Amino acid sequence: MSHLAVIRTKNQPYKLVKEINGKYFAIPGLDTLSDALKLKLSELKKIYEGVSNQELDGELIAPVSVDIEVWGAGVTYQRSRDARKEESGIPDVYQLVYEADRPEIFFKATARRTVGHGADIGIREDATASVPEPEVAIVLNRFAELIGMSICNDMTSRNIEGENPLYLSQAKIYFGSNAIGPMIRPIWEIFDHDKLDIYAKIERNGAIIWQASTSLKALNRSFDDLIQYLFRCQHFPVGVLLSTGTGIVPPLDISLESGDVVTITVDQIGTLVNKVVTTPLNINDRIK
Ligand code: DO4
Ligand code: MG
Repeated sequence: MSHLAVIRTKNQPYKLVKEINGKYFAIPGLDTLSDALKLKLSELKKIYEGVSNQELDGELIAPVSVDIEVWGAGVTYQRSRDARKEESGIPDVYQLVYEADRPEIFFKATARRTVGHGADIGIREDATASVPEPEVAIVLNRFAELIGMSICNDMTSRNIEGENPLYLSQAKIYFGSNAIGPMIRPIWEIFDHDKLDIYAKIERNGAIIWQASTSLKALNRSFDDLIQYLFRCQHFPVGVLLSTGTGIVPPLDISLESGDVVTITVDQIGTLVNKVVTTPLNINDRIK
């Protein structure tokens, strides 16, 4: 088993490597994930499989590159549709998009707005209900080919989106709102990649306060359909990551708190763990 991984080294902030049993190896000619996603799938596979034994040291970070974009798909599972109808003052929009040909697709994050496995994720100080969204992220090259899969936690401020769907960007894009990782499993190593099971839990003070599972089999759209819409009238010169939507939503009485730990496991892909911290209103002043 191996993965495409991104590590921070002394000289390179986003170094692409091949991971095998916790060791990182240089991929000749490919410095970053963007380099890899500029290639056709067949070319990438050939280079990846011929990797040298030049071992590298570094800290595992989110599998992104400085210029990559992360997008999200929404209301792609019945559970997401139902939960949103329950929490929203305007429930019809979710039913309509669930049934429409055109999926909901939204811009989620850049590399700077993305954390990896083991890093802190945020909940907005001005949100009263925050939830994780455990999702499979698909990694696409510039030719819209599926080259690998990872895990995304599309964190959401539930009451803000619920108040008005036009607040979606504020509910979903804030400091600490996106986690991806731990790594990317190459598509050619995944068996039945559209049938994987997804499991998530929230722990508080060491006890599980919520857990649930689903499967990609319950996804209401095909990957091909989502990819086709994502690439309509869009150019992704260095590829793109698309989070495919959540099929697991906690009940309305569960909201994340600072100190909680969110764990998401996807079969054959890995386990993404992040601790929750509150993102204060004045985060901008604090990080100056
Ligand atoms: O409609 C808002 C976003 C939906 C979403 O992120 C999801 O279903 O996963
Ligand atoms: Mg989502």
